[in-house]
Amino acid sequence: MRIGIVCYPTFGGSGVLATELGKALADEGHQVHFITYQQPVRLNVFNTNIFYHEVRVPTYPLFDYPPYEVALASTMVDVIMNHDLDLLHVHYAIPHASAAYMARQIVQKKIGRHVPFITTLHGTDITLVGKDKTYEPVVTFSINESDAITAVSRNLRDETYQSFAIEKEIEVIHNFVDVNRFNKKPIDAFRKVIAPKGEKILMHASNFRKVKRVTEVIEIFANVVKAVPAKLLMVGDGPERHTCEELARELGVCDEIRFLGKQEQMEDILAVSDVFVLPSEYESFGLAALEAMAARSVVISTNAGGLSEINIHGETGYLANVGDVASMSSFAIELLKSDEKLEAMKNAAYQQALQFDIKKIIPIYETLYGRFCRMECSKPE
Ligand code: GMT
Repeated sequence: MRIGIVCYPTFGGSGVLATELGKALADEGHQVHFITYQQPVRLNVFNTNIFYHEVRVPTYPLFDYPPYEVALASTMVDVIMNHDLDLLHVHYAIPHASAAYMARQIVQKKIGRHVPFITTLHGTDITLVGKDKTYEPVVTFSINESDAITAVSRNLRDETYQSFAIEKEIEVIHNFVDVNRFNKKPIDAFRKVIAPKGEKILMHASNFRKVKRVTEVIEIFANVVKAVPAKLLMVGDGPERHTCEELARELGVCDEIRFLGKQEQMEDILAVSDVFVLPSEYESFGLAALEAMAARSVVISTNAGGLSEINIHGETGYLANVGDVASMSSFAIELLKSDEKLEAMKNAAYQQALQFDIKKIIPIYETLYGRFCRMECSKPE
């Protein structure tokens, strides 16, 4: 199949997932065309089946807001026509689904062919941004116009039905992880630099936005370090980073914390971590948590959104209510005090990650694509 993938090319989970999906499909022999405004962060491989098309948004003095969606739809049309795409798969509804709708209409008019588009909902496109009255009518329309709609968790599917007048089935296809890639032996030298006295290592990774409640990671760590020798790695960057650094100084734990900024080799960093802390207000899925589990790190998170669909409380990790810093701290302390318990839970986390292995999920997407290709791609108009 010839598949066009549209996503945000940044470190965010939706872009990561879309890129990993495209890479895996290319490995399966499909021709994959990424259509984005910048090379996706994880698209760091050479594969003869992968093509990259940059969306250029020309500026003009009249435009206070350059019309990205128009440029995107036009690039989609160009790629569909010149590379004879079978379908488009857009990740994150805004503005990718409405741009895909426009591209589909244009191609239909130009050459009389229906090129289906599949929309995968990822989270904030529904729970935060999409609900805003400014966007809602277009989001509802373009989701309903999608040839297929998927959500990355049952929770996100239900949230979408509650917030928008969706007339079609939303299929749940959980996010995935390449377990082979994340199940790495820790690099001893790296672990020694971070934790020279054999301290336990906690970790957090995100875009440091309000929804992640990152200051609570610092609070939890400050509680943990009083009871267990430990270090904290903070990976990523974003608006709340500065507040976190200030809080770490205030709580007297800044010497025990390293802020690593944005990182691409997550598997190497996760491999040295014992516990992954994710106190988010909401996660439609929590791809960062799943990657941590695949690297045998025990996730202590909130029970918000779809997190309970991947992390099983008391078995593969721990869940607490949003804002319950005390419980998340106690779970971490109790776990880190017992090497035996920590080891058992690390293994359980890894076993659970296997349920979401890339090898299980890719065929589900291929079946979904196949359904539309059989019905639509060869359909004469
Ligand atoms: O985590 C973020 O805020 C980024 C956001 C994105 O769209 O890139 O992540 C969302 O999609 C990820 C991949 O499906 C999910 O794992 C995240 O849980 C989800 N984030 C939220 O729902 C806040």
